[in-house]
Amino acid sequence: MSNNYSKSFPEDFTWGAAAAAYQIEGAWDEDGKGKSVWDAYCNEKGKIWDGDSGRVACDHYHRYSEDIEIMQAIGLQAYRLSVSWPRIMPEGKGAINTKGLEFYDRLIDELLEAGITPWVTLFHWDYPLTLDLQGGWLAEDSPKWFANYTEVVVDSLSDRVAHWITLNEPQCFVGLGHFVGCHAPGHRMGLAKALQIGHNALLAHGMATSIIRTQSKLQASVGWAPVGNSYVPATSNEQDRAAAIRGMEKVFPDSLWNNTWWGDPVVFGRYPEEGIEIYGDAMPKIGPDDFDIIQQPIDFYGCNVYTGIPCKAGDDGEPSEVKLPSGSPRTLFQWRMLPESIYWVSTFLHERYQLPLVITENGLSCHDWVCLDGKVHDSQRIDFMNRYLTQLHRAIEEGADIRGYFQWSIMDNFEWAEGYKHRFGLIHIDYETQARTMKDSAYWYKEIIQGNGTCIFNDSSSAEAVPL
Ligand code: PNW
Repeated sequence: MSNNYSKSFPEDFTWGAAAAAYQIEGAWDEDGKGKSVWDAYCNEKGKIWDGDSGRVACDHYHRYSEDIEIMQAIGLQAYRLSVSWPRIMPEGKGAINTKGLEFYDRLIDELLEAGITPWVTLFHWDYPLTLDLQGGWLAEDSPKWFANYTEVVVDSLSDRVAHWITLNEPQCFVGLGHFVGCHAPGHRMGLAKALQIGHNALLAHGMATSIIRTQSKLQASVGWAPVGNSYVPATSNEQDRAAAIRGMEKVFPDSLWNNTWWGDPVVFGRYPEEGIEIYGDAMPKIGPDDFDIIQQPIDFYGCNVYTGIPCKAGDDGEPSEVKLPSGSPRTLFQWRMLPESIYWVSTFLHERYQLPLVITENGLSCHDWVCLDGKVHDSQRIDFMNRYLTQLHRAIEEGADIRGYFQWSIMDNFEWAEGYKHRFGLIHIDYETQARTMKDSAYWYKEIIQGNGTCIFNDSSSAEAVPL
């Protein structure tokens, strides 16, 4: 007999899905839009899988009404979108492109008419090219440029938008874009400059937060969306659990991929001691008021989580990665499928920062195709979400204050350096015809939303994905 049980989420839990401007809009040079660093980067040979770009993407710029109809059919309560900075300020500062703003006006209006709450991300990586040529995030003025851009967006949308996310994943656009160089703008600046860029981005976050707080026409809820670095203990013994927590708190010497370097300044108004020590001479210049600017009260802490690192405690108590059995499940990205990652990182962030938490992204990339019956049978995505949501629920049951979940992504889209190879969507996109097809996972998610997560798991699907 199967031991079925049902679960539901807190009453006012938000069920949403997310996307970002450059990944879905297309219309790269229409109606007065300026170029972003991604427009330029995609033109460089060999940077993007199959030489692709977001020039057309899902053509959401023209097809947003149809997309909203499908979101409504899924029963989405909230939709996380991003505003393209160069679409509304072609040079990044100064002149405003009214036509660009009008696009977001229409998008927000139609979302609201469909009963879907818009959550607006101000920066999801499509930085204005003109500003990059003037020094970009490294320029001393860069936080001010971002603040001015924020004022324009808030002035235009805050009579209808109440939920704001300042930055998406500084770990990625600073780390991958300016340090590793595998994302736009493709700079490899060395650690000191990368940390300075990170510091400027934190200042930008703080300035934007206080602008939203003081200038919003509606009562605003503000947060940000870093990517949560998750460690999963390989056993339930105390040392291994402590090592996992240590992994999530740790600042790594040669990487920007960590939690506390970014989160501590925002919430505590200081960099973690360990980081100050190991970065040493590479530390950014910090002005006397900088932490007052950065440390603004936020209403929620966002967390993008996809995967985790299984670990045990080394002799020194530090986390040491555990090799999983060969053939353990991975996504198309080769990221480990580790449902427990969402439990560990949300528990960690909740305990450290004591703020309401929102899962701002979580999802699976794979190959999906439309079958002869006209449907997309993505049972692996359903399984992935089922397992991750079970673990998210576990974190809530144990006391983490988690307010919402945004699946990544509402539709297949331009997956940055991976082009169109990866499909993350609940909606399948045929990039030749632009036909939209709701995948099986979209129908499944609809039921999850309707039942507020009252999903039925049987014994086998609630077990861990990976034998640790
Ligand atoms: C996020 N990792 O980036 C971005 O916010 C999205 O725009 C993107 O499409 C999505 O995740 C899928 O890639 C990430 O290595 C990049 O764990 C790398 C990682 C996670 C998220």
